[in-house]
Amino acid sequence: MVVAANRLPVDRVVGPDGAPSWQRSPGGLVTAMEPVMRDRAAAWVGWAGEPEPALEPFHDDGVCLYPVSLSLAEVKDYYEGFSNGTLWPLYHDVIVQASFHRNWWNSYRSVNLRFARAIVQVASPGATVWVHDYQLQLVPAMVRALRPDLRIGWFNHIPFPPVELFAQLPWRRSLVEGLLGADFLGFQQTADAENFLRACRRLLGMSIKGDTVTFASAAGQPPRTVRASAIPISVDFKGLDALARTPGIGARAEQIRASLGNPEVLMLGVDRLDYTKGIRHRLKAYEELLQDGAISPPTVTFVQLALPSRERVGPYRLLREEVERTVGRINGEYSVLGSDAVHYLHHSYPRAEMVAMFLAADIMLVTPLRDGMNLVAKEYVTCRHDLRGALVLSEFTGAWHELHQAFTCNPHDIEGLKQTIMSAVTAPEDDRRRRMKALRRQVAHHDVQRWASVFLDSLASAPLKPYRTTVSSERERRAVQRAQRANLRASDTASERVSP
Ligand code: ADQ
Repeated sequence: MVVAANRLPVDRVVGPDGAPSWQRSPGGLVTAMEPVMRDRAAAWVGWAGEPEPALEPFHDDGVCLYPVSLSLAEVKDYYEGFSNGTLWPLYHDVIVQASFHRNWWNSYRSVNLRFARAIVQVASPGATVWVHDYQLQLVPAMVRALRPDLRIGWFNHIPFPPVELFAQLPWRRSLVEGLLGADFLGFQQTADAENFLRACRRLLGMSIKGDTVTFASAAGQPPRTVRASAIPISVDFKGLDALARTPGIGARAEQIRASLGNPEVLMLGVDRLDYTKGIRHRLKAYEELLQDGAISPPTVTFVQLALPSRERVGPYRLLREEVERTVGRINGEYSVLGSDAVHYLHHSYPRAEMVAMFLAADIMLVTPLRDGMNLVAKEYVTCRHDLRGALVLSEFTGAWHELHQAFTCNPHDIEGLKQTIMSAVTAPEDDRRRRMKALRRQVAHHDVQRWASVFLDSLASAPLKPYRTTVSSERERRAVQRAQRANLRASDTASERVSP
């Protein structure tokens, strides 16, 4: 199996002696794929995280890593620009404005081609290729064109937008065609898969039946079919649960509480510092609860861990400034000597420390405005083998569709969010235990190993041969082609006609 993702699963760190080494990178995709890779012989193609000439392939923890190089201009245009300034906001309900720039798109296309070329060099005949996420949406068709023998799957870690938003993209047709080079497409939610299928029908005139899209492939070839369906991602329940049960972790959780002055209620937020995560809304609700006198330190305190993220992208810089200003204001107003109202930590932590934090927290605040899944919610319940603690969860996360026993909130509704937080704080112990038990059962039965095997089974059972033409499907094929031609004439743009 060859895995391709924007980033390699490791970051280069330089030790005090100046010697470089590799360390597992934090973030949702790597966290999820780590246990999957551990169980399989696999190679990983990705960018090493810094603009630099290509590094030689190397091994880390049993996985062969194949670095793809990016120039400084490509980091700006492909990564910070098209991936995180165009696609990320557009795919997250335009929480901030999406920007469209042709030079970003050109860079996205040429970097996707570089990834495709790297993949086909690594893949042995008939290999399975698993492409990840929104940064590599053109890769499936590029790989197929170069190596038709490969079986290609793609999984989207973030939401797929409604067609009304997706249609804003000047390059919408190329993205859909890029994805349709895969044999199987996986999404977090059924709604995401449906949005993609609707885009195929509405923008390209393709024929949809259930979760399958049928379309004309190369001239003279029979039509192809591609399935697009929901396979919600999860966490390594067994591994994380075992780690949370080790005595050292329990002791560290107690130490954390003691260092915070053993508050009666410890609230916790854990997020990449991203505007989709609803950190500002969470702080506003918390500040108003302090203002109302509903809570106060030292009885209650709040720890916010913010993982540094995309720090050179404008809206992320603004978010950091705003969050840090708000934390300063809240602390100035409500902290008491020896006990801060908010503890804000802008660092990356080792796994064991994260688990200890989860075990220490009474209330976990997960309040995104939009999130494909949100692994933090699942990690929290996985760590709570003691059945203590309460999860406050936004209804706009993928996780909410599975974690029904969480305390549900709409983060836009600050009054409602305050009430939900207080319901979690005041809930009787047996209610919290009952909820936590049910949440843990759900995650235990739908862990990341199951996610990976369902994805790979779906990919393996995708039709090997092109779709067989029958008299009726031939008629359908011509109709589809007619509709396609009409649509393409109408929507084609000059930049899209340039092939990669
Ligand atoms: P992310 O947006 O990165 O993932 P999430 O799913 O919450 O979001 O994963 C974050 C990961 O980073 C978690 O494993 C968390 O424990 C870890 N983390 C957070 N703060 C940390 C810190 N300070 N130090 C160390 N680790 C930290 C994207 C999508 C999500 C989707 C995942 C997986 O945006 O919707 O759930 O991919 O598909």
